Amino acid sequence: MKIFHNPLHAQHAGRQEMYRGRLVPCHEVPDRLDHVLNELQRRPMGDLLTPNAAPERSRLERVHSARYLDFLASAWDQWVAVDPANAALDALPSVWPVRGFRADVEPENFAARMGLYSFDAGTPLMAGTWAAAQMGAACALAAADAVLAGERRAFALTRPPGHHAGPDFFGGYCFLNNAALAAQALRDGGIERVAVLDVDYHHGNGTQSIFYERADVLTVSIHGDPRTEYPFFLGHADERGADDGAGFNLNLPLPRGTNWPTWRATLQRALDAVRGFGAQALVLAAGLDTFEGDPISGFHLRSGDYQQVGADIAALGLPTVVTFEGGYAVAEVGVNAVNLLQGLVA
Ligand code: Q9C
Ligand code: ZN
Repeated sequence: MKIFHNPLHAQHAGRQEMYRGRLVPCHEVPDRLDHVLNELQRRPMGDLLTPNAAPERSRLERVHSARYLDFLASAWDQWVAVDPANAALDALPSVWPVRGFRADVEPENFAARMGLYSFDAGTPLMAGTWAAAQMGAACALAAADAVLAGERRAFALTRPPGHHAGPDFFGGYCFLNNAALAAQALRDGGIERVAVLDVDYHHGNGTQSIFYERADVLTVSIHGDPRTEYPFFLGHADERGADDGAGFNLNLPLPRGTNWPTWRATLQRALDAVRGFGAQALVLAAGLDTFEGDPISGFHLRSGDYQQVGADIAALGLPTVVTFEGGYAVAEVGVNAVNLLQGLVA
């Protein structure tokens, strides 16, 4: 398979995130991707490629709003303009417009703009964030283009991850929604029904929001129950889609502590939904934070299980774009990711 990895990913390297009320070292670190690349050296899965340029802005605008993209492109310079000493710090949001507040008037104040375009304080933004996120989007788009050109599978190996990013907001370590960009690229390339299957531990709220009113992209997510698990405010089973999209979103929340047999049975429900939809291509949002050793998650999958996850998904027989999402057991994430790929191609 073609594997597009992000040569600029390490330009996004956060110092601290707000986690359970305290600033702690970031979980989403450059080492994660380097471990996957190292494992791919040991167990090659195909051609390792890098995109040669950032994507055309018009392709990003298929999924994200123009004013959000303008904000991301200029956020770092604005942060430093507030105070030159900020150049030594990451930018984190601290104030948000909740129910009843105005989101239509863009504030001039930088902290207020950060809050308007985000939903948590766990996602630091720094000098290289925009370059890294754009090149990551280029990986996802290149993977989709490869599948449109006839490849059975392609992998976008990139960070920062994407599935929490919505049409006009960042959060959950995500800025541009790579899986949604790939799904939209498959649609724009002429594939009529595309399914996104999100197996990250956390609900794929951004992807759900992007496609919630649409019947041409089915979104399915298996995740920790939002009553106790991040992102908390979306991901319940009764969210089935709206308007034209009614019936085209499926959430399969599971309790913290869920083990492999239950998780796998739930995967079968997800795959049945993808089959029932008549999907002609699949985007797999591949979070590896369902691993038993993950420091911020609560499922109990083991390394060997990921091969079976891949094989079960491959049984759909669909052309597939895989995007790299979460997975914070850094030393094991390479083995787990490549196990998943091995199962997919077996
Ligand atoms: N302040 C992904 O796996 N943790 N994102 C809580 C809240 C956020 C996980 C931070 C977890 C985000 C792509
Ligand atoms: Zn996650």
